[in-house]
Amino acid sequence: MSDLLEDHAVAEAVFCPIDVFDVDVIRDDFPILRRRIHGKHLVYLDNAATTQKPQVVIDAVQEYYEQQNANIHRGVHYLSELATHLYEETRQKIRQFINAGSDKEIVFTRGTTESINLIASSYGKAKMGPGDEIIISTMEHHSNIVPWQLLCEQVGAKLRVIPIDNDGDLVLEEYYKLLSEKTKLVSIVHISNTLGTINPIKEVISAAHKHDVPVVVDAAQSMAHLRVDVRELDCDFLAFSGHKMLGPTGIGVLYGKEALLNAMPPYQGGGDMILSVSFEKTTFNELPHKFEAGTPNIAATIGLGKAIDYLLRVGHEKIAVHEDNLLEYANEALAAIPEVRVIGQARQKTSVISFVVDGVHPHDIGTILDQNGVAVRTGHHCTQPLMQRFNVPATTRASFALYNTREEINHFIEAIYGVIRLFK
Ligand code: 7TS
Repeated sequence: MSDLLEDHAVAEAVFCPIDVFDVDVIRDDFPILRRRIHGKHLVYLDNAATTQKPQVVIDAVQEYYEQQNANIHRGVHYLSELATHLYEETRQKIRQFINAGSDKEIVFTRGTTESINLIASSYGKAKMGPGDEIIISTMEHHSNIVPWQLLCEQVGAKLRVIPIDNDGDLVLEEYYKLLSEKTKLVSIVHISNTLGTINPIKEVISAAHKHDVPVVVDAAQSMAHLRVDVRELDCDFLAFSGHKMLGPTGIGVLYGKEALLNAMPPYQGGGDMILSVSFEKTTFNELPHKFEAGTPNIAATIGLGKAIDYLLRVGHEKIAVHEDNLLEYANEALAAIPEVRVIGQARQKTSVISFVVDGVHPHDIGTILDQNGVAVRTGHHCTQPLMQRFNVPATTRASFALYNTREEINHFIEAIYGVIRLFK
């Protein structure tokens, strides 16, 4: 094992933060940004759906399959020990990244959706019954609505919903009124994928804790933009996806406080999550393995570790400054177009803009933008109740990442003018 640790020492030695944020240097790290779509330069503004991947992440996944592939937690042979080491090293990295207290609190899942389903299936079924209430908000992604609806049907609990105002901010006074002795869980999005609203998550958590109610934070949209510290927030659970933070698809994380996870029954049964099995009785493995049944996505996990290294090397402060500049620039440009109406003007926003254009269906906007090489998302963004709240069937959404530029936004805005000219 000592040569494995030497490899690790080398990896640590090359890790050093950048001094200056240079978007051209960053862009060079993302090979897909060099490609053309329909003969035009790709302008990728669909980062809330999934981000692109830097070369270091792509290389790590390839290197795993070329040089390191073996199953984990079982072999005594070199490759199995190496794969296990790399997999568990990523768990430590994530623990440090979100400032969790222990590696036992970091459970690997397929993504945010699976993390939330795990809580609903395990914690929910064990702790909730008829008449109990779960609080969510109007701006939730379907992944933070449907698992709770399924649970409510199974145990007879009820879903309560925090309203939002016309700007896309939570109405906190209404939230405080919803909290009662019936409340058993609050599950809330940190950053809205449709509005870009950054919710006052600390206030939401501390209000729930006054009623001894645990809080789940859906941080799917947070990790590439903001530094999240689970101990500072004091959240009870946190869910996020690797692919929205420069990492591979098929890997995500559920953070849970150790005492809560310990008290929860397993989510799925199978290999790796047991200590012993007989036909009479099975005893379960300890945390976090109790929740990781079957062979996981080892390559993607290692890739996620590299994505975190990359984000830390650039630094969230520098990323936030760059993205806030882009957001302001794009907001001003869109505000100057009379036919455009931006949906969501929250007090605190991150790099997502949803908008509608008078007389043009978002699907047509998306198609014409695509012909110009501009990738945006159109539709309900898996937030149909939010669309109903704003009385629109769909929006067009541009979402930015650290590698986007003002020139790309100019290109996007020109394409919007082109759409308006075409439909006039
Ligand atoms: N929660 C939020 C806030 C999200 O934005 C998403 C995905 C999810 C949960 C689910 O994440 P997954 O990785 O498990 O799929 N959001 C989007 C989006 O905005 N466009 O495509 C997926």
